[in-house]
Amino acid sequence: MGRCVIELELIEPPEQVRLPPGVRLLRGFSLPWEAALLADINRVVAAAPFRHMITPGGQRMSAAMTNCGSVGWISDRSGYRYASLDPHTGQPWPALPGSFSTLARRAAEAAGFVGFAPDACLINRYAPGTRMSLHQDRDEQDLNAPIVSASLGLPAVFLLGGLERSARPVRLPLAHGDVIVWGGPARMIFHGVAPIVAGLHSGLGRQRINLTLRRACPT
Ligand code: MD3
Ligand code: FE
Repeated sequence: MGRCVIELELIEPPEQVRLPPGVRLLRGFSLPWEAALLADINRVVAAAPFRHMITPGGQRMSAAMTNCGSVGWISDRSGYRYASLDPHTGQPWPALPGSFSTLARRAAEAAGFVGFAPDACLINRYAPGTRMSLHQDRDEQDLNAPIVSASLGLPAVFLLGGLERSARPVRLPLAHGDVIVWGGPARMIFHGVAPIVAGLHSGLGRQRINLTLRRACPT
């Protein structure tokens, strides 16, 4: 009996999602750096703790955030911007760890962007139930540079819209280790994250951490 069972779970389902032009999905790309990334996240968070920023409209953001690099993305009642000091500590953000910049450069290269030199990394932490509503990233100076995002911990479903908010988003499931490079025509697409489903990840526990590596200041 046993030998007649076809182990369906071993068959990779086809990637049924059509990615918009300029989006490159690299499954498992960050796994070789996993230990270094987790150690470096802990170092950054020790110096610049996760916090819930306030939107210009006065809402507490659902994802907890921190940054590293020469500038960090912040939000408060006066708006969204990059700042060289952490408003929580009054100190410069921790330096971009070598593991982050190497991962970003290599992922960008694999997607055809040679010489990507990120100067900022926003680190988002999602507990189960946390979501990020559809938005564009428009606070960076150099819109020719790609953005590299790395997903760690609990799985997520990315919502990929179009260049206009009204486009119906495509759902893209992402797992621990997956990396996406967003550049060229995809740089200004609306995107978000569906509410994280409760679960337990072996390395990260009950959370998802996303790194977004960006070029915020002109090269
Ligand atoms: C597509 N974060 O921090 S990363 C964000 O999973 C953000 O934490 C999400 O959106 C997260 O702004 C998604 C993927 C991402 C980041 C930047 C993009 C997708 C993007 C910029 C342009 C297009
Ligand atoms: Fe974004």
